[in-house]
Amino acid sequence: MSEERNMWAQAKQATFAQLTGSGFAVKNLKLPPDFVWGAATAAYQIEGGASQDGKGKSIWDIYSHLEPSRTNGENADITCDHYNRIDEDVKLMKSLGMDTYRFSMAWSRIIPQGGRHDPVNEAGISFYNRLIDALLAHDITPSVTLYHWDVPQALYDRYKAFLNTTEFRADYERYARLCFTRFGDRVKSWVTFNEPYIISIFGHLNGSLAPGHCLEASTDTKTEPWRVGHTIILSHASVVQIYANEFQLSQNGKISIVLNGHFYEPHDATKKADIDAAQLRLEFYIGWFGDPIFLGKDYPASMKEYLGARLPSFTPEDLKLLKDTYSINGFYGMNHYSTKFVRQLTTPAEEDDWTRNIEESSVNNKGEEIGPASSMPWLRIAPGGFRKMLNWVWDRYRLPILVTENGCPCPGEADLRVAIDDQFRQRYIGLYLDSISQAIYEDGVKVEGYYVWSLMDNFEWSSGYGPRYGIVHVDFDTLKRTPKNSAYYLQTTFQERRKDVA
Ligand code: GBH
Repeated sequence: MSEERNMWAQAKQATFAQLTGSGFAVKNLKLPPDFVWGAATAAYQIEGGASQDGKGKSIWDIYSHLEPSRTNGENADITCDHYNRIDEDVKLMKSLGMDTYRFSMAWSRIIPQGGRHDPVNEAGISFYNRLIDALLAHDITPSVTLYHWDVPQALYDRYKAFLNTTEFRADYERYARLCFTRFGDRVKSWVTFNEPYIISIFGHLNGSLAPGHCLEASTDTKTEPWRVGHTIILSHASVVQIYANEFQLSQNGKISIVLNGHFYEPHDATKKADIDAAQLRLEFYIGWFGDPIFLGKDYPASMKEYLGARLPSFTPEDLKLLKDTYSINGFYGMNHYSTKFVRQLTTPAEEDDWTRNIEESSVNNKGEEIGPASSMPWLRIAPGGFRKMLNWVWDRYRLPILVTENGCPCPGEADLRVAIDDQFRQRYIGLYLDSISQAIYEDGVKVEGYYVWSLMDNFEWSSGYGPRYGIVHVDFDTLKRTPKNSAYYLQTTFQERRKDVA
């Protein structure tokens, strides 16, 4: 490996103590001159202002107030109070040298009841106008996610939101069209949905995220998650078509979707069934959405075969829409955190099995862990898997990749000193950036940018305020923001990188 490589990566075999140290910068990280970096957030996780200025309730406002609590006894009524602190937060981004900022809009702030005939809340629109204008005034490019998990509760009450494809799609089209109309003169990068897999499986199958649907009576976990996915795919395609037909010519922006996924390695690398399982698990996780959306095709054959009638079918009209729209997607939005081992089980699967009877684990058949664990047991440092994931997506979809989320919470981060000198996170980020560099220069993958998750510590869904993913520390009593060393690490790394290419 040349000296141009990230020094942390070269020290991979060394001990943790040798690898880390505050103020360490990746002097020779090689990335294209137009490669951009920034941070990502989501409305419910950071905004607060839960009922300020006419905001309606979303499924998360309800879910986070359920008794007994499903969110560690916490909610995001106030969280980081970003709603009232945009000037401070944008200045912070600028001081850290970010080129771009990925955030989501709260549908229920803009249309409190959510539906296509419901009134628009101008105060919600003006909040996002102020945010967008502040970013542009500081030369930070906004990237807007229309949906990051917070559907208006009224739509869930009316028709169960994603479970009614026709109604949801019509309401979402109106919401999207409104956003393009009101913000598209300044927003040139759009994401329709964040992580459809999580919305479908975690929201509607195992119920660990809102709406926690499986916990209600009369649910059918055999079919409903796949209906939800179907709704997302068709709603995405419709909105891409609307953008292309009505806005793109004058506004000149890009639109796509963000898919998440672990990379998978075989539990036993000598077993054909486990090698196949790794590929199949990727098809069931990413191909589920990626093949219809980015290839304009039906679901992967492996899914159709295994799920049979549990998987909805595309009509000829749907397939035409997918075919007409797939090439409009301007990038592949990738949220990626970690890698797991998988093995094919041979014992009978549950009726509502969604994994093709494939079991995930952090340890392989030799007892080797996939990597050191963060404070979340599933999230381990495994940069090799990231490089393979970038390759897998590029080979299958041939679209430039934007890494729309990547990051981790450090072990022991409840301790303020660990949080501020966040060596685990700096090491994680350094290694993952190096994987991007390798994917670009050694494998020929096109990667255009990197968003760290997250700008600041925030409400981590069902885990409440436990895990801290921010590169900026937030004291949830005083709401004071303090950059962690990883923030300066990223700032310096990208500054140095710029100097190198200049
Ligand atoms: C992202 O989701 C979200 O977009 C973001 O809002 C969130 O704060 C961030 O990540 C950090 O969690 O696979 O069963 O072992 C990531 C979704 C949630 C998927 C945790 C993997 C691990 C449980 N991930 N999940 S499992």
